[in-house]
Amino acid sequence: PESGEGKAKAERMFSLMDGFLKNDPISLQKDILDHVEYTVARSRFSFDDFEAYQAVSHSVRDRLIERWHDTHAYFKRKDPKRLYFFSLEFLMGRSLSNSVINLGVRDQYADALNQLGFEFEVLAEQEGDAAQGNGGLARLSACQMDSLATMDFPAWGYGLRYQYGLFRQVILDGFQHEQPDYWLNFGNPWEIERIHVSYAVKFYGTVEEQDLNGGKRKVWVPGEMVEAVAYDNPIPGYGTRNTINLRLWAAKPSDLYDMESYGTGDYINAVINRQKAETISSVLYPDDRSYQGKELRLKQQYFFVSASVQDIIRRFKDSLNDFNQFPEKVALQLNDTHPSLAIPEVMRVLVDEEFLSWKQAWDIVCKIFSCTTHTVVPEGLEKIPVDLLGSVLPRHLQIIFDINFSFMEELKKHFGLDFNRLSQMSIVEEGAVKSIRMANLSIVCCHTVNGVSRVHLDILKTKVFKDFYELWPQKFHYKTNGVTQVSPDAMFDVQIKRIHEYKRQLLNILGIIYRYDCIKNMKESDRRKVVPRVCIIGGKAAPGYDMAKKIIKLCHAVGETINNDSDIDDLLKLVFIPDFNVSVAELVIPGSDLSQHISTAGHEASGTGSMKFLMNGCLLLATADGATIEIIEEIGEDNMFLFGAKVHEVPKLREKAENHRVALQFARVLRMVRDGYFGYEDYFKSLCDSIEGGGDFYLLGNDFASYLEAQAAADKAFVDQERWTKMSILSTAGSGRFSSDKTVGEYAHQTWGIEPCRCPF
Ligand code: B1H
Repeated sequence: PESGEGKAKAERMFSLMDGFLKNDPISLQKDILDHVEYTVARSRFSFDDFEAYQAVSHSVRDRLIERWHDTHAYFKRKDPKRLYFFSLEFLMGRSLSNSVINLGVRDQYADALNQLGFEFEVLAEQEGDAAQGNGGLARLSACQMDSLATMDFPAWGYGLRYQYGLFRQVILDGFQHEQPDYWLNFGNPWEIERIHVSYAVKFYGTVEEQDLNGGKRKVWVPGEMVEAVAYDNPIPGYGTRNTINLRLWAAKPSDLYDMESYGTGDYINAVINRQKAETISSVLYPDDRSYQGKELRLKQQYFFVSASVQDIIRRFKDSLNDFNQFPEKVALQLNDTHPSLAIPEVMRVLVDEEFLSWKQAWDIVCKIFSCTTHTVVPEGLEKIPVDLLGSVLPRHLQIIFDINFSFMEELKKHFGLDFNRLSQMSIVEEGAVKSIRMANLSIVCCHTVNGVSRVHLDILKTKVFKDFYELWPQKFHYKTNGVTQVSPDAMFDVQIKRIHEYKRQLLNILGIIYRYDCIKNMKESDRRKVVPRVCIIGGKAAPGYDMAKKIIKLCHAVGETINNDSDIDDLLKLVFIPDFNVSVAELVIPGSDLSQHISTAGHEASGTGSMKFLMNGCLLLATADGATIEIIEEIGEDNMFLFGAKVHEVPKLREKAENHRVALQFARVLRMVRDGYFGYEDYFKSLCDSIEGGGDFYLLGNDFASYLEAQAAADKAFVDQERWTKMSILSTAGSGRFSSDKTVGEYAHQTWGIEPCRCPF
């Protein structure tokens, strides 16, 4: 509670808050020209579009910083419970347009620039995407940061500042090639380097026992130290002054460490070795499903977790020094298991460095952590080999073993000596490669585990985490994903998302081949009835994912044939959009008529692309999977084109492979691919093999007939303009529920226990 002088001072300070920098066109022009002259160091009488973009960005950044300072001063004064959102990926896309819209100065900037002879839209195009993430999970983190700011929640995001974001996809002769995304080449005005905010992060070494007040304590003597330097990215809310922080860590060589090597005389090699520290934050891992137990990935995870935990503890100690109150001030959200080393790290800091007892520390850990899982299949779960973890983080391995020991004791009390169950639930997996199951660690230590759609939670409860659900039903919840709503603009048939077998881009391509074949064999009178289609597919394949890369090539090979076939005219086109990213999505989604979300039921945890199309009035052609099931409830089955097996039917269909009702058309289009109609028959052979006979794991053959029916229904609806428009309006109308504001509001209330803290005007 504040009183007297302190309160008066704070009030004087907050009365200054509104508008230190002015936003009328003359003030904006002056600011922009100042930045041209002094920041970009070009003459204010002569600068090009890119330089103008840089100057405008810097003037917007100034306004962001002002609000960001005010917000943090206000949070500090009120000291509410804060949410810390840990994610290894944030897919932010471009910042300029989003910032001016959220600051409410879009039109003012457009006017000011017009008078200077520039067009805002043209300058906005100069910006590159910040692609610090793979796909849905990473874009979800970005949407949730936006909502946290918009809804005035006192939250911080924490992650890694990769020097190389997600690779750029270049298509040469139809094949995917990857090019590094060195996105910082042209500078990044949206971040603020905080050289004075840095922490040492330790790796390797040994654990020693030392005497402490008659007892023993564990001391980790590291073998390597790396410095984590903070880069802050202001995240402005919409319709509020609140601007929160996304703090990303970059690795730098540590000054504290390796003094010794300088004594050895090999100065040049010592400097080169120091430089290696920076590799930790150099590159984003481009696989969004498989875990390879790589040392560098483990070091990335721990590096960002350790720096963030030190930062949080420092902030906590600034205002309080009683760790019993920690859970009243801190909620820590883990985005999937990638940041789950935060759990043993908090235990380690509390026990080894703050000298709390194991029990005190454990009570705190159990109260502060929650996590969200984005996985549907057990193979998607992250595992770290024990040997690797023991070498890189020896003390953490001990802590995980200790947590597991107590957990196993608890399990025995609950289930008796059911060894099968014990070994399945154990945090430690025995086997050829003994490993740590990060999901089990998270479930044991988090008070809440959230799924990302209702059917996803059902799958977690009945399959992936069945045993855990029986033990702790109260821990399991779901929050259906949402997305940040963009201005709705305005038959293009679009499927844009990561390339995966389960997402079934192949089903789409086979459907297109079928359509092509039908048109070719049609009488002239029937051709006139065909609804012309432009089919668009886009998405990246993980660099080592062979099947996904073949799907991309097949798309190109089929497109090549169809687009150059004079028989077909403009009745059918197939285009692959290379290098799909947030900016491409912003362009394509509002211009689409029909979008496809056709994963095998039970495989898409949520799916968020569908929500972005839906709000823009694009109709969905989809399977009943992930969040689509909840979309159906909002807009009604009649307002979309639904097809395919349901979640509960999939296991049975798989068991009885010979019972697949494989449509004749399916066999026919597959034959065309096999027979080399589109060339490359040897290259596509394994792709065809993967979906024929009993091996068709994703049930393309089973769903093909109903897919074609849904496509025909879409054609029929499209020519009935009134019906189509009605469906489109109802789609937009029903999309409101799928807002990340709603999702985040539910997390805040039900999982994190935080309240809004709105910075006054
Ligand atoms: C999703 C990931 C993912 N699920 C590992 N899992 C990664 C896993 O770099 N890695 O190691 C990166 C990403 N991403 C997606 O999350 C789901 O497939 C979608 O269905 C869901 O909509 C999205 C957001 O919840």
